[in-house]
Amino acid sequence: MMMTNNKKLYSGLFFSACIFLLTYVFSINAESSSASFYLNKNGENTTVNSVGLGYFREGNVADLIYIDDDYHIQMRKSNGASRSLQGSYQISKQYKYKKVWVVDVNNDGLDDLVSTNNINQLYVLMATGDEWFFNAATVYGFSLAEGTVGSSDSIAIDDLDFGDFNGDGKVDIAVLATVSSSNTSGSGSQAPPNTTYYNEGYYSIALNKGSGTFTTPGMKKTGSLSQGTNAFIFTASFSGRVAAGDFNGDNKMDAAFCSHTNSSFSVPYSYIFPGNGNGTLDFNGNVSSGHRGCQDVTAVLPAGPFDNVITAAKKSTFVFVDNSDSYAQVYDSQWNLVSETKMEDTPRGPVGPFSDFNADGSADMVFTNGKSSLVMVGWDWTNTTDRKIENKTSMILGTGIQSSDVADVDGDGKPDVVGGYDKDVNAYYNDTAN
Ligand SMILES: [Ca+2]
Ligand SMILES: [Ca+2]
Ligand SMILES: [Ca+2]
Ligand SMILES: [Ca+2]
Repeated sequence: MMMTNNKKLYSGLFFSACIFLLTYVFSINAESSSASFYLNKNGENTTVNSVGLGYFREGNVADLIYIDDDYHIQMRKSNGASRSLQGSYQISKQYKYKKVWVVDVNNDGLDDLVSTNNINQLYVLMATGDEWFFNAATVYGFSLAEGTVGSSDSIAIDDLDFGDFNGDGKVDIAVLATVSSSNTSGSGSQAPPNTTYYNEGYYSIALNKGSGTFTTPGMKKTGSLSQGTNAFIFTASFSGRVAAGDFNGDNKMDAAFCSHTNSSFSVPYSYIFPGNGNGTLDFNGNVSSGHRGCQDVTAVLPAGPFDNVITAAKKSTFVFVDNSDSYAQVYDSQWNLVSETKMEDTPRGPVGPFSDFNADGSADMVFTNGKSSLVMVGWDWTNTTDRKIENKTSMILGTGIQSSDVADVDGDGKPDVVGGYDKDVNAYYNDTAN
């Protein structure tokens, strides 16, 4: 009898120990496992430049948009659950498109396209609801509201971000450009002329008038300036990034700017301009991030929502990406820096959009840097200790600087990642267990 009872006792203890161990192992796995993806490589006969994913038609499946070598916009429709893409279809060859962003600008539930060229123009192509078709591009041109340092200026839009800057529920566009100018002096018989080249950051907030049409306020200075004398190379290597987000939690959308350059003399600091809540920014109230140059700046909502476009003002963490590390900054309502967390050894960027790949309710990151691209999950945004990001999944994304996007391409409810790399469209379908 005793033996039997002891046997029962021991087997009961053994069973409990197994359950405990299993629970322990599974909970460890849940904390440390990386995201996993199924790769479907789609060959193109053109270099795949800027890409975007959007819901352009009824249903829960996102389709691919990309810009080809000829600066035309192409589409590849998703076949949904079969995890394949249909052949390329030309959406527009009307202009020379440089980059493409996907956002629903007229609030009809269908994503639209916003694009830029190499000068001062922005294009909006509205989804018609007829699967493959978009309306012809509406063109918006931006001029300068403030004079440049030198003369003979030229404008090149570098980057856009989206957010509601005047609180009317309609998504507006933050536009960042590089304006180049020069001054020549010293010409004459005594000496050859010296030409000094200047690059300056300029921004505009294009307000949505409704139905997806926009105002085009004159561009103002971001305060970022670099200059070099008799240096042609210098002028070619200045480019900027903009991020919309409410970084101080006052329900007014702010904008962060950074510019990078190859000049070792005058690499500008990255600044956040507080939003006034009416579609303008407070230049004089600018907050320095304390970091110079950049690969990217962005806004993240650590606990979601994980939409690609943060439309409503909601307190965001500011993320600055440089060549080798990234920094997450949290500000209080008075713009005091509450915390700065160094994320060590991150790819040189760009980063984003942020999504939740492992369904733990916390924002995960995509760094797009060619063969060094990574998806990173499991970052605890409340832990402000400097540290490396664990849980990395390698990916190949990124011919250009704006060359990956996140959305549900196969309709299984999990966010997928798609990016161009050389002449491939790499679609990474999310197989991460919940
Ligand atoms: Ca729309
Ligand atoms: Ca608005
Ligand atoms: Ca704000
Ligand atoms: Ca997550």
